[in-house]
Amino acid sequence: MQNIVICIIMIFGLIGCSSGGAMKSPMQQHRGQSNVKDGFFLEKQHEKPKANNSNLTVDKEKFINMMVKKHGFNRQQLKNVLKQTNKLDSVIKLMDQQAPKSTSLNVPNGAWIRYKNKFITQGNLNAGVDFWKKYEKELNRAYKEYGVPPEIIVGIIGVETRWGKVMGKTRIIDALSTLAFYYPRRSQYFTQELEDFLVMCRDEGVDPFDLNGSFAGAMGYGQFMPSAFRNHAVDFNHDGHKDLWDPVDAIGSIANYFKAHGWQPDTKIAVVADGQALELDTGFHTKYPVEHLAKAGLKPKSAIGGHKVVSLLRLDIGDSYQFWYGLPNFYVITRYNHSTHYAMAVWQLGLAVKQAK
Ligand SMILES: [Ca+2]
Repeated sequence: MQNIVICIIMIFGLIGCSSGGAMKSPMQQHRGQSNVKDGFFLEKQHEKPKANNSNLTVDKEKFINMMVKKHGFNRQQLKNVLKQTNKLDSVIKLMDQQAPKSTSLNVPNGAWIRYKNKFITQGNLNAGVDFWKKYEKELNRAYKEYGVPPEIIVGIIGVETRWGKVMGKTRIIDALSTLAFYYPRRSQYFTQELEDFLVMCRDEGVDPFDLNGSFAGAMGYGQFMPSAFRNHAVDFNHDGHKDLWDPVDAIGSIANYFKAHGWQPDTKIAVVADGQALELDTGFHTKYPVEHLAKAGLKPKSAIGGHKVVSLLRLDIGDSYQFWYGLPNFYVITRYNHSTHYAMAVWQLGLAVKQAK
């Protein structure tokens, strides 16, 4: 009898797991009302701060004043909320490790190959194919509406979160308040992000303590920062909510982000070059007339679509460098993350998944 009960439970468990999309996003799980008077929805345990009489810092008081004046937040509620946030030293440590390091070594050592191999693995290709097949309809709809092809959206979500497997476990309000109030180097940026995060929680009726993300406060499948949510998130499944932990909303939001940053539908991204130009500056931000590169000894291996000015990209492939003509769409990918390796990995991973599909 007991075995039969276990079997039934297992069968229902399997049905639950296989019904696709039945898993609720954290926003769906924790959504209350979005019409809380002058403030946001808080679950019972967050309504009042723990016994804590410590005064707020001057920066926090200033932030509260701004939020009350600019967005009509309830002063006392916001005060209570900020008193419950935790300063995370681990976040500050991780942020310090992100500071740019200069690599003066001008000898190829395979940096690009090592970077690429972190993303283009058999396991990732399988997971990417599964994601693409599961959301094929929505990926094609995003392509139609925004002009951004599935491989780019699949590539972004793959590099950012392995298609939703790694979306971050840091409580976002703690990460953002730590960086806004205890990290002077970036406090201006993160104060804005904290502002946008709290407004998002209010508008979406979600308790801000219930959302987790990266140590820098990036959210959901595409790891949008709150300012990207404010400017570019869309309700792509039309359920009345913008939810970055919902894969369909994430797909539409990423496509919208790319369109807003100048994505040109159905044009090339970058073209590999024949030749070497070791004396030239390289990077996605460089700008070279095509004839200048020809004089330096480079030739595109295929047509570059009539572009007169391109960026020059250099990938370290171990025993030599590989040069690329960077076209406007390559630059657009770097608007998601300012790195040549990042943009190339997004594109190459997306293409590899497309080929494996
Ligand atoms: Ca939605």
